[in-house]
Amino acid sequence: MIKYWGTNGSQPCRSVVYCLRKLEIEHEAIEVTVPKDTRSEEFRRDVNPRGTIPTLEAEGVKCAESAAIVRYLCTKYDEEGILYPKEDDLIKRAQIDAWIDICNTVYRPAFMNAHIGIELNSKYNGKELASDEEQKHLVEDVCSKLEDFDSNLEDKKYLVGETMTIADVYLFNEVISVLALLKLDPSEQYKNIASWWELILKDEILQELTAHLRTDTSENVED
Ligand SMILES: N[C@@H](CCC(=O)N[C@@H](CS)C(=O)NCC(=O)O)C(=O)O
Repeated sequence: MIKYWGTNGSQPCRSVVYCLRKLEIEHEAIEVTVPKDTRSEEFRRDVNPRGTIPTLEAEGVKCAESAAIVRYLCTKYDEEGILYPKEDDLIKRAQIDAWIDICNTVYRPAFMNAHIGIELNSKYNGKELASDEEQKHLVEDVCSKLEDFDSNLEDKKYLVGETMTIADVYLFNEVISVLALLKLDPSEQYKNIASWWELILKDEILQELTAHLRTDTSENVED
């Protein structure tokens, strides 16, 4: 049986859990606490030497990196190619892959710098938070990425094609976390993100997975 290590507070973990649930994949979920577990010797020895979540074990092999994991799960279990197309539409696949890569190489670094400097340093690293001036720059960097994303959503319902794909899920999980961190309401500043967001949130699994990050629910308690 598939084993999954992760936690719902983590953006990339939520995208893996989304696939596991949407595709109804039987699995065992092991809750991991960051940084207590991820930085432990046991976790690095027995689960993932890089000390990151999500990690998946499938076919007796452990696999790290959320982008690789979601592609594996969709390729193997998304029989109708709803979240990620089959081999008969490789160009759509490439477009989805491109969005996941843009997320990980362009947006997430800025978003994570903000999470670390504004919130996580004191919690995880025993370091001081960024100074007011530094925080201002971190927020500016996030906003420039959100503007870029917003402009890419102009005249589009979803990132690729006419239905929700794993690209939307992946990006949504990153964007919702950084908007919650900065207490930004997309409808005030990012009109294309706001309309996309409304569509994405019709999905019940994503509603549940992100309830703690939204102000329109009673579960909006930050970890
Ligand atoms: N590129 C990795 C990033 C994973 C990642 O950064 N995970 C964080 C949680 S969101 C983590 O495991 N942190 C462990 C730590 O800081 O000790 C992926 O997509 O899986």
